[in-house]
Amino acid sequence: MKSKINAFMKEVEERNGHEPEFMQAVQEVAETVIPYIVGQDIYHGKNILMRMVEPERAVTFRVAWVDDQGEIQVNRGYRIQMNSAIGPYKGGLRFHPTVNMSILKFLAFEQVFKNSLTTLPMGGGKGGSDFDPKGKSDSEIMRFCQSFMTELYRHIGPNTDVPAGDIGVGGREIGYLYGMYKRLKNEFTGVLTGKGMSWGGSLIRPEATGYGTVYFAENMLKTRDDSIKGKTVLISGSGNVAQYATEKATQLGAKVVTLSDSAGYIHDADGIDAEKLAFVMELKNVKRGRIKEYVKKYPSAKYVAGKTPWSEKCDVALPCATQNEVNGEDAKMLLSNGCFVVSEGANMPSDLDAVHEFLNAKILYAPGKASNAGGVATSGLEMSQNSLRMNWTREEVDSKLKEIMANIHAACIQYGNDGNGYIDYVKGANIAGFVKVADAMLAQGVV
Ligand code: NDP
Ligand code: 2IT
Repeated sequence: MKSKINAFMKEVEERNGHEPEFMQAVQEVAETVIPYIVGQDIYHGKNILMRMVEPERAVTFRVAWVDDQGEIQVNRGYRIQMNSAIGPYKGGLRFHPTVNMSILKFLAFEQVFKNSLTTLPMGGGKGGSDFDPKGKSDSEIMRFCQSFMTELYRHIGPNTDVPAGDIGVGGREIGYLYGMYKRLKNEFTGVLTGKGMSWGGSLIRPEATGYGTVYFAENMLKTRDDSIKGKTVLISGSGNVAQYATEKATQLGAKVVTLSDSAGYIHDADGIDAEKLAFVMELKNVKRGRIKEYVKKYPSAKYVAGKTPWSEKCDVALPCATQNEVNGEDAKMLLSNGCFVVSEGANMPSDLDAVHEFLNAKILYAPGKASNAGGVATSGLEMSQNSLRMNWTREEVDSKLKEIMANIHAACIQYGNDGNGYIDYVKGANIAGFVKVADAMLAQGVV
């Protein structure tokens, strides 16, 4: 089996060896899906996984814009349309200086499996730009978004490709992008998700990724007759996903003790309660400040510069910042401090060493493509509401979200149960996500 996986990876490397994050995401899938394919006659001779690692289409484009000083700036825009076997391409846009082909291809590849797991009809895509929103004025953000959409609009549409937010792209950016699309096409359609409530958005979409990550942790804990209530929780990041993971974990009776950004983390031994979270939301979403300001407001908390939260004691860790933020050493530290639940809010936050540490320790470990799927699932629900020209209530959307997270959990058990009571959620998510897309590709022939 190892030689089959190695032979496959060698061929992938010939074309993509210069894209480390993409190679990492493919490796993780190959390790679990190739052994499954070998046992299934219908996939033999179809080269299906090789077809899945090649994007159906990838566009890059110039994004020129004028800053507040009147200087002309140039960034690079991207959209990777990875797989449309089960629905229109769907996935976020990331604005961050580290954005490149490798990062976006890993995200688009993971998105294909994640979207399949949601049970909704969505293919996978991802896009964005190396534009850095930090320190930019509102007008600069607007001009950048308008320039970005002036090219992107040719490649997307409500039945073709439906982008949404990711790192650096939230409600404000989706608004500016939507306004420009509408102007260019003269059409009011559900071409983006994460829209505002008065112009086609869905209740619970802002909350969905963080809430879903906690719902998934609850589902995992239930398999051991346990719950998140009373647990000490480490959360990384302090953006959209981290904020709503904090809110839901706290509502369910857990104590969240950390948040972070790329400069360091805060630890509050008393827990980040609703009032403190409201401060963080104002700080991050309105003032666009840094997490270290938390300790000025709450001096009993500590700020640790230049470090991630993983050396702190916890029962549950929810990495909600970015890829490869948990390495093998971090994983060992978490395990030795008693952590036994990891539910990933971010995409691929654990590197391959960390994944293997968690799997070997047989803890409750959920990969992002399963545990953070609540965000895109609720985007799918936003698309449904747009098509129906109706809005569901908060309760309706939240109960559908809960049901979807429970279904994803059940799919992971179906394909990831080792027969001795241990559930390998990595294997479960990869195979369950793969089967639906692969079967659709088989039915549609070699295209
Ligand atoms: P935001 O932009 O709202 O927040 C990102 C947070 O992560 C910030 O606190 C940011 O800190 C931190 N961060 C970003 N890059 C780094 C880095 N290189 N090192 C350390 N910290 C970093 O993004 P989201 O909350 O939306 O996204 C967070 C993660 O969740 C990403 O992996 C994203 O792909 C994933 N995700 C998001 C979904 C969504 O619906 N938004 C859905 C599913 C997954 P700083 O301000 O210092 O950059
Ligand atoms: O990684 C993700 O799933 C997202 N950034 C959300 C994508 C979406 O289309 O809502």
